[in-house]
Amino acid sequence: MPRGSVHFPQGEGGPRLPGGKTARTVVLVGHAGGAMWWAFCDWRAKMPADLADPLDTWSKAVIGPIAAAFGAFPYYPSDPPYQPFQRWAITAEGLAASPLGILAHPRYGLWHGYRAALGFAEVFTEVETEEGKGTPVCESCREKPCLTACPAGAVTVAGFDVTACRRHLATEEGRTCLEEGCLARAACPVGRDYTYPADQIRFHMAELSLPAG
Ligand code: B12
Repeated sequence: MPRGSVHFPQGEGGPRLPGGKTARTVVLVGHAGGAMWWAFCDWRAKMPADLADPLDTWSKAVIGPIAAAFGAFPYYPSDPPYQPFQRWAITAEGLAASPLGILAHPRYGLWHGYRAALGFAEVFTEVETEEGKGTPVCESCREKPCLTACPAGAVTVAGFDVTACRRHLATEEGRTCLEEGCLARAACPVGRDYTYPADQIRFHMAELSLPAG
């Protein structure tokens, strides 16, 4: 789904387009809750079992033609050089980072992400969103259960400790997180209706655990 857009002044701040110009607008494309997962699974079932990076490959198969139809250039979050998706989302949707590093959304909580950004050579104003603007979700959360839920102590007010998380995931005790999902993410009281399906949670956790560090 469209997740808002960011506009850039001529030649300033936008990502580079093929041909050397920089984009004047990027439109973010993302997902929330489990809706994307079922569409992805239908597609995945028809693909070879050993397909590499299946979610990224699916994103490109679905979003690439949409970008082409609009004359836009697609950027993908996992493709280096990494584009600043979260910085763009902060501007587009007015979100702020949670202690987990994931941006907290007032409706979807921590259960949302970004699949692509469409870069336009000219200003494109067809997609705007006001949703979420001006509502810093974590600031108004008094209990902050995410800060005490992580068995590895990897989630703190100072930020998310990736190394501590991955080290824990490699232990016997860490199997619970791998199989049932990140306990800190699950502890967030916002957006519980959008919690990912169990298979989707396991898929993302498996990606997070590699390589062990
Ligand atoms: C590298 C990366 C990671 C690395 C982090 C390594 C590190 N030490 O920073 C690893 C593999 C650990 C990781 C893990 C996860 N990630 Co990640 N990751 C990225 C990626 C591909 C690049 C980040 C980057 O360098 N951007 C470049 C800079 C220039 O962009 P920026 O927006 O200006 O920078 C922001 C981020 O870097 C952020 N940040 C800094 N440190 C960390 C650490 C973590 C864990 C996160 C999430 C963000 C973050 O702060 C900056 C300012 O906002 C982005 C996609 C992207 N292109 O941004 C996804 C991304 C940030 N990840 C995302 C997610 C969802 C996760 C996981 C939850 C995945 C999972 N397993 O379920 C986990 C989080 C772990 C947890 N607490 O549950 C989402 C966040 C969506 C959202 N709602 O905000 C993104 C945007 C990918 C997507 N397709 O949507 N991730």
